[in-house]
Amino acid sequence: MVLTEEMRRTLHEDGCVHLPGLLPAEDIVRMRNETSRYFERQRVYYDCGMTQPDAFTRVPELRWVLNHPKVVEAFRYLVGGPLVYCHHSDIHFNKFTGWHKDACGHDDFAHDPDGETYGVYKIAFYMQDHAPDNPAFYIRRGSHLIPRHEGEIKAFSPKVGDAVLFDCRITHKGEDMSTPAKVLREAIRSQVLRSKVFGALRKINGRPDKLSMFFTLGRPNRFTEEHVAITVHRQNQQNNAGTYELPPEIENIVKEAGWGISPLLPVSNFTPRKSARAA
Ligand SMILES: O=C(O)CCC(=O)C(=O)O
Repeated sequence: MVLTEEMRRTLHEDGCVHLPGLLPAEDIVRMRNETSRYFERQRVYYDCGMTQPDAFTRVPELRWVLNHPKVVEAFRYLVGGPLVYCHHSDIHFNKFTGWHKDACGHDDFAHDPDGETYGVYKIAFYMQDHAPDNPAFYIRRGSHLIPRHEGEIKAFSPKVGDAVLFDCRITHKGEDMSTPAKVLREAIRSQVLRSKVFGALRKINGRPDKLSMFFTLGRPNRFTEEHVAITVHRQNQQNNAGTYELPPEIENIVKEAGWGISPLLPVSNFTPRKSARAA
């Protein structure tokens, strides 16, 4: 695929851009096989499906994505450099996600006197074809520039090999739940049972499985450092892990790709954040 000036403009104006055919389909088939195999051996039930936060640490078979030449080229062209690895990567299986912003720092919409601003970007790969009547992902256009959940809704229906790149401040969601489904979710206390019930309903309704992968890179600045502190803290909680350490193999891959590594600072270094979750 050819990256264009129009794509760069869309990323910065809308806050999100669809990159059709960024990767060869075979690469996504490989990604889907590795992800499925992982979830077969690790049933990490979460949000009515399964999620593995910090996936690159826990699933070494997926690390190749980090320095895939097309991924490197897309970040370089569309975001620019230098960029740092933000210690965040997720894989999802049939997970539901309502409207939210990934960035919940205390100051994400500020402009520093030297012109520096927030600059953390997430790339998403959906590992199956999505038809226009079955979007994978939605945004509210332009909402990366405001601390509110406002803006025209835009849906994305990527095909195998496409990527979606977005500013982490944007209001976005994946597959949302109907109101009756939300009631059912609240009635079931256990994550395991929730995922089993919602998985069974999905099969009954003939809905195909939805697998996806995400990771983030950011500009080396104070905004990214806060984003990383909050994200790593959340990942540790999700993974029931006391601490996080970057595996040396990932560090090498990140360096090969030409990225730096964001420092790991405690959340307590930053002013307490306001929640940016949608109601
Ligand atoms: O469920 C999805 O596909 C969206 C995931 C998402 O919102 C995120 O990773 O921040």
